Amino acid sequence: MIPHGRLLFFVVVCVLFAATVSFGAVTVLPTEAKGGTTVQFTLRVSNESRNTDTVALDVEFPSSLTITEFETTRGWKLFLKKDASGKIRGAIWSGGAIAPHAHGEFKFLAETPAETTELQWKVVEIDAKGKRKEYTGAKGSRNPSPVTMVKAVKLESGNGPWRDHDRDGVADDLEQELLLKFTPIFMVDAHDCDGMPAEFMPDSKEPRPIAKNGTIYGQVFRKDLPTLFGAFVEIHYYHLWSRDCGRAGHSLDAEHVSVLTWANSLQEPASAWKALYWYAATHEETLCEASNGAKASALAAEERGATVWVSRGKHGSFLNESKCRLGCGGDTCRDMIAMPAGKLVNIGEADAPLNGAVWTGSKRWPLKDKMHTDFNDDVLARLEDSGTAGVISLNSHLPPTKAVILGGNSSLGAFLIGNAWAGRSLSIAGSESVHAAGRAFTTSGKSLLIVGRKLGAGLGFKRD
Ligand SMILES: [Ca+2]
Ligand SMILES: [Ca+2]
Repeated sequence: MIPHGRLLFFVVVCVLFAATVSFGAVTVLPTEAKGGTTVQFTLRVSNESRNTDTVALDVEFPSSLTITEFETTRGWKLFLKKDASGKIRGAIWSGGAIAPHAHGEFKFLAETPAETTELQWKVVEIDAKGKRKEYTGAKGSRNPSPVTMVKAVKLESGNGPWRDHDRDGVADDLEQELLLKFTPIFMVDAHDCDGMPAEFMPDSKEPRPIAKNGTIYGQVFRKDLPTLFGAFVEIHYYHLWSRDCGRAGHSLDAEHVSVLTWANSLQEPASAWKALYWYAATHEETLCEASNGAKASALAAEERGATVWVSRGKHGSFLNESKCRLGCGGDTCRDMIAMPAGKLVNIGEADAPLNGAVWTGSKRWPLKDKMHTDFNDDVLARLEDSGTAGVISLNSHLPPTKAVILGGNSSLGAFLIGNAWAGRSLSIAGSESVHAAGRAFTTSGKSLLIVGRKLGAGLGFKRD
């Protein structure tokens, strides 16, 4: 039997030994992470050599991991190794130096796999003499790979601080807090023929309005911008109406505005998130599109919701009251009042609805099409270039063969307008009511191209 004092000594030695083994020259932190989340990993390299600098690192990432971005490491160049699909499989840092007895840290963000698994990092350290030290071995070998344990998050429990019922990698609590923080002020027409945005019956596959009470539906999801530092979350606010009662009206009217927000990481609390850009959709993908956007700073809406004007009857969204006339003249904002705050309901994602919002997938309205990002590279570039111009027009570029028409009924002629805001020529089909659209256009001072009925025949028709 080992005497008590000696036993303690033995335990201490074992612990110290274990510590030196698990914290060798190359480590990756954290050693434990949640499944299905974005985690900042730190590769820490200690140069254990007495007299030679470490000058390069060659890393192979665990294949179940999705690397999203790297923090710039001063003095080091980063080369990415990608597979045929463009997925980042490894990285080489070179051009810098870690002196003997010093250490260097290399940080990057990655999405962990959802299931419980062990991540093995294969790291090769290369010194100034070209000597390679490989940390690629199995557990228990002389130079084992650093390992991170990933533990699946139990979604069923619904308790605890981290839930992600709509499976988008954003904590649902954070989604709700961000929705609240950036809720816009909606200005609606006091005499709108449909009253206020509607609340819809939960768990119904078809959209069934049950009250016109100003309910706003929200959607919060990650936006991947791999070349930029930090985490981006896009938030959509849907004002859903039981009908469009403007020109060329129809039942059910799905409209929205959105905001792109930023923080250092997805783990930051709602208070740390800042709005970058706002987008307001108006008659999207029709020839009368008047979608508009602005830098959040230009609207003084970086820390809170922007003010949004909703046109009478047609319910197009505008970030500036004076723009509320651009949708082929079909939009007006006259007797505007701030809509009282109603319910704010998170609809989750298209493939994982929350709060019974299964009606998002109904073919009776184009809501599902609006549940994707509004901030493609082109839109981001135009918003970034807008400087202090305030609200700018953001129509999508319509390929001529896909040109679509607002209205799609007998008043068609008045609405056949081309994608003028994208700087293209404007096309108006011949019709007795063409002058109505022509007026709206000539005031914007661009060239006008009137084409014959041939164009009308070649166009597709789609309701806004
Ligand atoms: Ca979520
Ligand atoms: Ca979501």
